[in-house]
Amino acid sequence: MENPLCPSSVLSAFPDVFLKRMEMDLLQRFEAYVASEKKIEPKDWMPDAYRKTLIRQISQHAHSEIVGMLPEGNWISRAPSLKRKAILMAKVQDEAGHGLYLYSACETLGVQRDDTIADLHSGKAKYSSIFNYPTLTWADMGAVGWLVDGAAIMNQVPLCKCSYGPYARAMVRVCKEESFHQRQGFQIMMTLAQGTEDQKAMAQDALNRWWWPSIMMFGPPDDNSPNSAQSMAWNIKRFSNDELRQKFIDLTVPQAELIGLTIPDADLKWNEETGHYEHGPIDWAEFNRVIAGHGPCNKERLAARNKAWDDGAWVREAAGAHAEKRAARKAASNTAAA
Ligand code: FAQ
Repeated sequence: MENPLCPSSVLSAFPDVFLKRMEMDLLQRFEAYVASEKKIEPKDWMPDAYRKTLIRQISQHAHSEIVGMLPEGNWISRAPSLKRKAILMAKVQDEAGHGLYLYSACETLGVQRDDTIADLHSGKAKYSSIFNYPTLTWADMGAVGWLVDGAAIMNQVPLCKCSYGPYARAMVRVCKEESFHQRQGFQIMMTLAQGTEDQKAMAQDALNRWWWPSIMMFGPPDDNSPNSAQSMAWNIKRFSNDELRQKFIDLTVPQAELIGLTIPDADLKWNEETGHYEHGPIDWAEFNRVIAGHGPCNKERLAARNKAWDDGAWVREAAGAHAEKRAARKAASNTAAA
């Protein structure tokens, strides 16, 4: 079936008097198109608010992947064996790849990557709250993989069905890689939990510190989530923040039990009637502090990203000069051949 959403450029061919009516018509078609589970592609017409929402979410997601490399990168040189080091390096490189797909997906919406990155560096743009916590022990590599990647998968598998094509397609590969990350994290936790008393205590301590921040990753509760209703109507988000949080808890609690660790929530209990775990109160004041820039590592993370950007200036300049030289050579050989 032919895509009924005309490219935005076609609109400019019409006189102003028809524009409003056409836009209303396009909006109706857009909404019907999205409701029928079809993908919106970069050149399709889309409401400005849809574009802005996607730029906001995809850029925050890209920043999260890149900033997310820092807490784990911190442990590459201290991994307890060559095998663990190789696995961790591969994981951190995967996160860089995810950031690149996501910045590319964001660019398809008409923004410049440099501007998007500048917003991260200035502190204007958000990134996931979770990456503002420190990774204090080797067990934190287990907890991050198991819980943080576990929460990321829970949130991102539905995004494979998001209405915006480039984002949905990027998510397919990202989710496959995150599944490997989650398994490697769980495997680290399982190994420690089956180890000496000290190793088990280290695993429990990591779970104690990472559990609540992981639960907060899903975002504010549904009754305080200003973007959810519209994002769900546009099939960007397919489940609400609380629905995904609940799914994550239901899946993860038995995993903790399996390896003999205790979820640090005294109010956690299984509800036979609902078939779900009930959990204790979440400290939303802490969440708000962290996303406002006052978490334990916000300053450190932004300083590290800014430093990496400044230190990499020569690489960007060299790559630019090389690309210019190649383009000039190609142009010269085309002229000679003509
Ligand atoms: N942190 O109205 P809602 C990963 C903000 S990737 C910071 O509910 P929305 C991989 C939200 O932006 C992890 N801010 O917003 C990895 C909004 O502010 P704004 C990242 C948060 O967008 C693993 C305000 O609160 N994943 O972990 C957070 O509908 C291991 C109101 O919230 C994604 O980005 C938060 N946790 O729902 C890497 C997935 N939650 O923009 C390395 C895609 C909310 O209006 C190692 N994103 N806020 O100023 C999403 O699914 C959504 O954007 C949500 C938030 C669910 C995060």
